[in-house]
Parts: sequence; structure tokens; C-alpha cells
Amino acid sequence: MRPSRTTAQRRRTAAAAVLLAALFLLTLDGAAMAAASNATGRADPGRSARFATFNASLNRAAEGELVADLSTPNDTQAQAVAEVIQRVRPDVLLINEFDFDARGLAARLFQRNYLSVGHNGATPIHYPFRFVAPSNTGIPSGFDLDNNGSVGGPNDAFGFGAYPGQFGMAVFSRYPILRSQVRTFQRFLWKDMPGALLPDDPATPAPADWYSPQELAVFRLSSKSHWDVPVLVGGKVIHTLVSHPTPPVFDGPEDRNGTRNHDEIRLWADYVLPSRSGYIYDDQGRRGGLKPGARFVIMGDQNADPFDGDSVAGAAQQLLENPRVNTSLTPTSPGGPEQAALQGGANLTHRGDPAFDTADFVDVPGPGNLRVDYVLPSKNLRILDSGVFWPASTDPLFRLVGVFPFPTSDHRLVWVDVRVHRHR
Ligand SMILES: [Ca+2]
Ligand SMILES: [Ca+2]
Ligand SMILES: [Ca+2]
Repeated sequence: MRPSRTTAQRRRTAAAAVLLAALFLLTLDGAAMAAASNATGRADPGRSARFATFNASLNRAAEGELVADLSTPNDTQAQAVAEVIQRVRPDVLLINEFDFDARGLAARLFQRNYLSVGHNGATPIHYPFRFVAPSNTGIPSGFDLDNNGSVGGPNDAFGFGAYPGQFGMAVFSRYPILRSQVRTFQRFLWKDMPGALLPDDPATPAPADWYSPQELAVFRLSSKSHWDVPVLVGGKVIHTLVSHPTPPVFDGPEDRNGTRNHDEIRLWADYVLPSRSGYIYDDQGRRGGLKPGARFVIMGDQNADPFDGDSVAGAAQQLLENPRVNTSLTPTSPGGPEQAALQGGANLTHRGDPAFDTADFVDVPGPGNLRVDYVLPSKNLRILDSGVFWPASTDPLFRLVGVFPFPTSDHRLVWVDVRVHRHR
């Protein structure tokens, strides 16, 4: 694709990649290190890479509980989550709702005790590269953000959560993560987004005053975090842009969560457009977004369906109608339409195609099943195939998704295969 590039240059790039990979491996535990040498898996890894997002509901009520659960191989939910991953076999995987711990123990234990163990005949899968970082969930803001008259608790944290890191995120990759180039946007302030949809207290005449100036001076846009995690695939850098915007509900007429959800989605929509990304700064103080021509895959539970549910109108369209986002193929499943018909309720009045659904929410009274989880490559990456892991009830693997109470999660894994260039 770049004819000016010489073979020697390519060799140098390849050598640098190998060196980089070796450096990262030094930081990993022995099990992952051993796995790195045979991290092949896909039938033709030189042709395509599979990107996936999965809100796996690996969150627990108390701090340390997820690490405790993953310390043994006996957690039945984690076993089922691991089997879903082993069946789909993503190359780069975002897990939403994976409680954060500063040492990355939960991610390491999930690999060792669950992903590295075959479940019900599925082949184990090894991710030599992992990335976790702090989440705004459960970090006390010191302010009465929900205006209930007292300070403290999950609703007054920078992101909803009972303890720091609850409902966090983790990236697992079979390709090298360019760790020194990762950017995080945990502390970007909502007020610093031009034209932010700051919520209004309808009980007062002043506009956009749900949050006081003192609160806005510290209010972080991201309810969890936003990470730009570059991975090296086939000699090319692909920026995985991951996040988990707040659900647009659990608030009042001020719609503070709906407006925040909209603007959390907007951060990535702006980040990929050089004409609009100038205001963005990361946690290291560097400004701006992706360069023109950069490759990316936006992944995560965006908590917004383009047609149904309670998000601000147009929230999901910020990504789906973004000039740099490739929507040539929408992931579908056989289970989505089947369950929408079986479950009825709100599903009967939905405008969106149930084949695109990715989450099984309450139907009466409730939003019904929605499309909220997305894997959206850039236009300069060709989409080869895609899907939502939601088997029909006649499929033996239906046991991995089930119906409420779910064996894994109320969300389904979504995957997209993109073409990667061969380098010989
Ligand atoms: Ca409060
Ligand atoms: Ca007001
Ligand atoms: Ca449902």
C-alpha cells in the first residue's frame, strides 16, 4: 500500500515490532510469556483481524470480590464468559464491566484460570497483551452531584460505582499493544467540550445549572474512562478507541445521564475528525485527536441505540453517521429477532431491526432489547465479516446466552473482522 517503502524499511519495522513485543513480554507473567510463542489461533491471521467488544458483567458488589472469584477456576459465570470468548476467538477484545484493580490481577487471573482453560470442548485462547487503567467509577467527587441533599455514595462519584474501579474495562490482545503510545482521557472535564450538553435544573430559571460552577470545575466527562489503545497488526497501527458511556437513565427530568451519555459518545466522534478534535486533551496533557489517515476501531457498550430506548436523539448517530466510520456491514444475530418476538413488550414497538440487537434488557416495563454495543472500524479498514454472538434457542451454544437470569451477561459479544495487509 505504500510503494515508496523499501523492503529494508519493512524489515526494520518488523524487527522493531519483534523487539517491542519482546520488551512487553518482559513485563508479563510466565504463563502469558509461554503463550506468546504460539499466539496464532486464527486460520489466516495474515489476512484479517477480529475485533470484539463484550460487556461481560464481570463486576462485583464489593472491592476485591472479582479478584477473589477469579483466583479459582470455579466461578461459573466467568467460565461461561470465557467460553463465549473461546468460541468467537477475537484477536483484540474489549471487556466492559470488568472491575479494575491497580495491579491488573483480575485480568491476569481471568487469563490464567479461565481463558487458558478450555470449556466444554472449546480451545483455550491466549492473550499475551493486556491493558487496564483506572476508572472514574466509585471515585468520590466530594460534591452532591445527584442533588439529593447529601454527599457520598455511588451517585456522587465521578462515575456511578460503589468503589473505585467497579464496572471498569480491560483490553486483551493477541497483537502487541503499543503501551508507550496509549492515551487515556479519564480526567478530561466535561465543561471543556465546546457546546457541551450540560444538564439544566428545570426548577430554576438559569440554563444548564444542574451542576454548580464548583462542580463543573472538577466534573469529568467520562463515566469510566476513554482509552486510545494502539495495537500493531500486520505492521500497521490500529487505534482501538474504547469506552463505556453511562446509561442514559437513572436520573430525573434534567437528564444528566442522557446528556452525559451523548457527550461521552461525542468525544470519540470528535477525536477521529482533525477538524473537531482540537479541544481534546489527554491525562498527560497532550492535545488533539487522531491524525488524518489513522486507522481505528471504536469499541464498547455505548449505551445508545440509534432508534429505540432512552438515549438523547442522535447520540449513536454521532458515530454511525461519522464521515470517518465504516458502517458497510452491521453485525447481526439469529437470536436477536427470535428473542424480540418471544419476549414482546417494548420490542413490539421498536423501530430498530432486532437482528442488530446486542443487549437483552427488561421488556415490560423497560426499554426492551437494544443495539448498544458497537465495533466500528475506520473507513480505511475493510470489513470482511461481522456478527453478534446471540445463537438461536435451537443452537447448543444458546446455553451461553440464555434468558434472564443470564449465565453470562445481559449483553452479547459483538465482533468485526477487518482486512489487514500482508507483509512478506
Ligand atoms: Ca448526593
Ligand atoms: Ca435551570
Ligand atoms: Ca428483554
